[in-house]
Amino acid sequence: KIMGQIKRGALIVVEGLDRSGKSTQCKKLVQSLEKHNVKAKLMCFPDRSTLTGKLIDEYLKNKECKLNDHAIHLLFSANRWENVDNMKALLDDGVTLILDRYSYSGIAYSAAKKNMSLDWCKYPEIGLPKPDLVFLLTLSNEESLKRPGFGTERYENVEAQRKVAKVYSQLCNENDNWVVINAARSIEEVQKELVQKCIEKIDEVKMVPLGVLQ
Ligand code: Z5A
Ligand code: MG
Repeated sequence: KIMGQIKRGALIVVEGLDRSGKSTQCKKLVQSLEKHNVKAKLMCFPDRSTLTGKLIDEYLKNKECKLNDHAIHLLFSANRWENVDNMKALLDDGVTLILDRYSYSGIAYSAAKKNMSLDWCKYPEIGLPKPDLVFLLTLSNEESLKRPGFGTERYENVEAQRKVAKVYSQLCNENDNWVVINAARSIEEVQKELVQKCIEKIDEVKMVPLGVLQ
């Protein structure tokens, strides 16, 4: 506490294509931060455990599941809105949140589809807590194909991934709190860079009010 005010936690997001190593890095990041005496918690989107999460899980796993592109987009967004109060309470309590995907996945995967406007895709995210830092893990197609787990879920094909990558780079250019991370290195090398940047950011924002997505 400083002058009666608890330092807030930082909101840190890890984004990137399929198999870029987000989940691996996020899990390690929470452990690394705890070793640095930082209170940290992992959150994953989609959160498949909630009501909307169960619908999303079905949509991703079952390609026969026909759901309008706008409708599924709103479900992914609702899945984040369901978590807002919880996120804010934790951040207020001084806990740093490490998010494995967030609004930018929502925007990038939907806007990559035919007849989906980028602006429309951004709209339902307005008002959600704004990340203090976004890591974009980048990996070439060749590198990602070498990694295990080329899944069978929706979007897990080269063409979809290429389009999503384009939207990600557009979002990266529009925002000043994004850092591009070369994910084609060892797990340890990538982790080292992420930890260092997180520690700096946590200190930088601890007394700064949390922003909202515009
Ligand atoms: N989606 C959406 O449309 N709208 C939204 O709002 C949101 C999401 C939030 C499910 O996401 C889908 O939902 C996703 C976007 C869409 N569709 N796609 N594609 P998800 O997060 O549940 O699943 P995913 O991210 O696609 O897959 P992933 O397999 O979890 O990727 P990852 O987390 O980035 O990778 P990983 O699991 O950490 O690593 C993959 C493998 O590589 C694994 O065997 C690791 O051991 C290995 N690995 C990791 N790092 C390295 C390094 N550095 N070297 C070598 N090998 C490594
Ligand atoms: Mg993952």
